[in-house]
Amino acid sequence: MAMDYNATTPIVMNQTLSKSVLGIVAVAGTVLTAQAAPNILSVEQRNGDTDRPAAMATGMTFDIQNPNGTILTPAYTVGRFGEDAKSMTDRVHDYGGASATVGLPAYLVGQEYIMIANNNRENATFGLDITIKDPSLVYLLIDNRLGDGDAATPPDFTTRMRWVAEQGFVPFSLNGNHVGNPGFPDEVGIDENADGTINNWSSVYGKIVPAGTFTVNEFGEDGRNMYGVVVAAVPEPGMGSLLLLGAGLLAVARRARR
Ligand SMILES: [Ca+2]
Ligand SMILES: [Ca+2]
Ligand SMILES: [Ca+2]
Ligand SMILES: [Ca+2]
Repeated sequence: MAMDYNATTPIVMNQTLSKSVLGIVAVAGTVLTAQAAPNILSVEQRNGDTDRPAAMATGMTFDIQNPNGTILTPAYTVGRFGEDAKSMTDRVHDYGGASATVGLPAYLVGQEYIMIANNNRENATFGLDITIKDPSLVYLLIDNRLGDGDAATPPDFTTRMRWVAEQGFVPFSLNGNHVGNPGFPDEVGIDENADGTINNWSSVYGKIVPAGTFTVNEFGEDGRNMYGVVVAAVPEPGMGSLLLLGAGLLAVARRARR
């Protein structure tokens, strides 16, 4: 598919790796991974609602519908993650910075991602088998209200989405959140109805996944926003990947010390 995925690449690639640039790479090293060929090769959905579009990944074109037959946004091509990127296949909702002072995490912006129908949120046996070309940092964006109904605190995994921790996903705390609590994970905002106001927040969890097929499972609760999946190919081999991995490990270490 002819899409310009390289818009942000020259900013880093054309400069010598000064200390300041390395600092940027450490946080946003994934800009080095911008590439023409898709990293997400396929997405197979299990037990999703049949009256909603299936999950879609960057590069795929479909009609955003709610329900099937009622088109909200025709011929939408899933771009890369960023401000106003659509978040679900059956809503017009889009992503945005968590607050006026906390923008989207740089490590997410420009990456490939997956949109899932919001109405799959309570499906107990929902799942996706996702096949990727490159080793990647995979991020889950999970509604803060999960498990406790409280949008001002992270999701409560006591009874929901136990698979997130079991699979080794850890909170990322590099960028900030709308309540300004450094003990909480980074957040992205959800602009419900795409009217420029952030109405809810999703916290960021990530882990390194090898090339091949991996599985994500149910959200398991109604009345929330379905989770999102962002996939950032790990640049290889070289400084960018090492620094990015370092940033991820730092995030883990920060969590572990608390
Ligand atoms: Ca918006
Ligand atoms: Ca459902
Ligand atoms: Ca909460
Ligand atoms: Ca809104």
